[in-house]
Amino acid sequence: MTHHLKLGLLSKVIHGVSKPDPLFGGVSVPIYQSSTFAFRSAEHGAALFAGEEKGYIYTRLGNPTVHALEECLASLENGVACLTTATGMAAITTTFLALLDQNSHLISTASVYGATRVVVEKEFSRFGIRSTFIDTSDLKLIRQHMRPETRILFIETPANPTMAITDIQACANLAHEHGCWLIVDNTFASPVLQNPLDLGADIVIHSLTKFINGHSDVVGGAIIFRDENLFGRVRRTLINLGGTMDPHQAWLILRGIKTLALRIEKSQENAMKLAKFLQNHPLVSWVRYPGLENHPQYELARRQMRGPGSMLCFGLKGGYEAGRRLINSVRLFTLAVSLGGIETLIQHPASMTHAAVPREEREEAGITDDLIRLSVGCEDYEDLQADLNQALEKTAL
Ligand code: LCS
Repeated sequence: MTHHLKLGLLSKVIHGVSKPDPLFGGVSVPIYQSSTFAFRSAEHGAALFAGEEKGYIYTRLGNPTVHALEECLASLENGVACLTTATGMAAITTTFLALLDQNSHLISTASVYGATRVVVEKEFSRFGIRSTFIDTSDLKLIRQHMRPETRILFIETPANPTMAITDIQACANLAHEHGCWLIVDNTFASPVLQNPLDLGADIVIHSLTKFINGHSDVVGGAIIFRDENLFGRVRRTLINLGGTMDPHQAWLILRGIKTLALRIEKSQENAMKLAKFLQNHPLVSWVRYPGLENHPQYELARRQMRGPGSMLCFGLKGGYEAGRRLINSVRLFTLAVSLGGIETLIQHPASMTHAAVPREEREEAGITDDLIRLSVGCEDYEDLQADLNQALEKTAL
């Protein structure tokens, strides 16, 4: 079976799914579009419910197509098991609800996706869950904020949208020293560029909506585990809360995954060139990209990632006003939130993805008003540079 071989990344994304399908030999995983599964007998149904026999019962509890995706993702992240969810936010909130109790404390990267911060500060706080959002690239700061009731250290690296990088291995050691779990949102890197479980993390989260699906046509999330016990605990919460994935959604993501490594290769090459182009442009005041030597955690990125990825952010000398003109002037780049699709996207986090985060918290996290975020796609590089160049010329008017 292919999943027992030690494969390179280009092969792993293609052969990460067990196949062929046992009924007809279909090379593509079949879509089991069924909400429920017939039992052979009363005894069979009872045995499935008791966990004495393996099989499918009801799609919220498990589905063969969804399971194929989960096996594939567990293999890509070198985990023991994976759960998939309706969205990336469902993966985050389900994991937190499974592992936190009233009065538990969570420490998180300050520059995380806006909704991750807002749900913890505005919703979970109503149930007595406390949180501290800090710059997790500063290990001393994490240590200072650890409390006896801290249960989760949650890091996003590279961070959305500042591209700040946190040391996963050091955080795993620190978390375990304090008796808490390290959870890493690996959405920006994807499993092609970074495997947090190998560096000691307990759980990896993905918004599958992004690079993993890669075609801006599905939302989804995943939770991947290093440990069976933790998997069992989160699984119970997920099937009761109900934010599970449906088979058609899973099948589309399985299709997208097959080109994940190829897409990352091409978009990363484009991002590196665009970052250099922006850095040398007279109207640009700063660029933050882990592939540039002036990135504050350049050495760390080289150590823990297999490449700098396809996300970057920058600011213009003319500040927000010039940025507004720029994003209104692009023609090939699409002005849209989300990221990790095959097409290049541009957006303004302070007024879009992170608008719900209070201004003071945003600025403290480095999400300044002049920050423009790019998710670089797989177009011809020359076309991307030409479009950005013509839009930059318009900002100078
Ligand atoms: N984690 C990260 C790092 C994200 O960027 C997002 C969404 C999520 C989790 C949530 O995933 P979802 O529920 O949307 O599948 N990030 C978005 C962004 O930057 N623009 O639009 C969505």
